[in-house]
Amino acid sequence: MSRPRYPQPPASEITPEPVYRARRQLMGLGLASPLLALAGCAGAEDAAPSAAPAATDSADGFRTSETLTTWQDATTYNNFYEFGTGKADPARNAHTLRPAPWTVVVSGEAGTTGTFALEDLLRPHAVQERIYRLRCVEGWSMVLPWQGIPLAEVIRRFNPNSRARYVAFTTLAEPDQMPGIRYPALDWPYREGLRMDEAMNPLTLLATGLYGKDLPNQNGAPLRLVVPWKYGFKSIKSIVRIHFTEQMPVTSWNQSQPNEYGFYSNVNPDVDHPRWSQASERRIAGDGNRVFANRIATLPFNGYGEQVASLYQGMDLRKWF
Ligand SMILES: Nc1nc2c(c(=O)[nH]1)N[C@H]1C(S)=C(S)[C@@H](COP(=O)(O)O)O[C@H]1N2
Ligand SMILES: [Mo]
Repeated sequence: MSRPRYPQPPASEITPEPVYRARRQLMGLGLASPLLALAGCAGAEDAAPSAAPAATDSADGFRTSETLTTWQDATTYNNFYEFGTGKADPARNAHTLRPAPWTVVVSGEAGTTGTFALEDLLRPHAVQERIYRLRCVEGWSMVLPWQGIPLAEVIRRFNPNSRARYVAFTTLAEPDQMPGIRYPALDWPYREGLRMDEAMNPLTLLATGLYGKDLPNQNGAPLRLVVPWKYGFKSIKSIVRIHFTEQMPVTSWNQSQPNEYGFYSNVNPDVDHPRWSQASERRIAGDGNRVFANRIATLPFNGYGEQVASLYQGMDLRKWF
């Protein structure tokens, strides 16, 4: 019997994968399916996607009934450059990561700061389940049931002060545990950040689990961010520091290629990456083959516009990409 390292929702609230998937089959086809017919047609990717949330999402955006990505795909097709830059590398190499014991440093512009055992960071909070789409900037996407706690709840406990305009996150960078950091794929440690109002949005999740199990190492054990309306690289894995700051923090991808990866990186089908279109995505879900997976239109804010578009009112999203 393996016991989860960290609190999980009661078993009665976790739906095992076969049940998740059977439930979806009963619900029939999701919103994206009609677009399948257009795959391969040059005009398809230009179709103006609606700003409304997918019809199958709950009003709060916490759940979608779109077809789930399988556990197998979610845990063997990963980006976690600390374990190599190939999609299969993290699953192969991440066994050397030691997710317990784990500590997180909370620092900067806050009333409470310090070094916390992960258990203590999580203990006061109820773990929730969220079924989110996650869209990688490379043009593929997944739909997964995560367990975790809203970042906003954790932030409130540390009483950030009025100078705290941003939250910066840092991933572990241990050469002994992470073979990929011998190579300068990025300037380690991996760093990401959010504006405070983005961090406080109810959609922003500090995830501890996937499919009702502890997060696999390759998915960012024991603690990662999931920010579903932003490109996947904002969802930083294996977090060891949460830092409140007045200045927009330096982030790894923005630092490496500032013209390709902006600080905001909201999913936006109208702003192409310099090397490829962002108008559509390959949805890795269900039993579909990964390479020939369903091609669907990408929605503004990844379909979460209803919940987050107001955060960017008055901002030119071409400039602040
Ligand atoms: N520390 C760290 N976090 C990371 C990455 C990484 O290389 N290192 N890759 C990012 C990218 S590009 C994506 S798409 C997601 C992938 O998450 P998944 O492998 O759980 O699907 O993790 C993000 N978080
Ligand atoms: Mo990504």
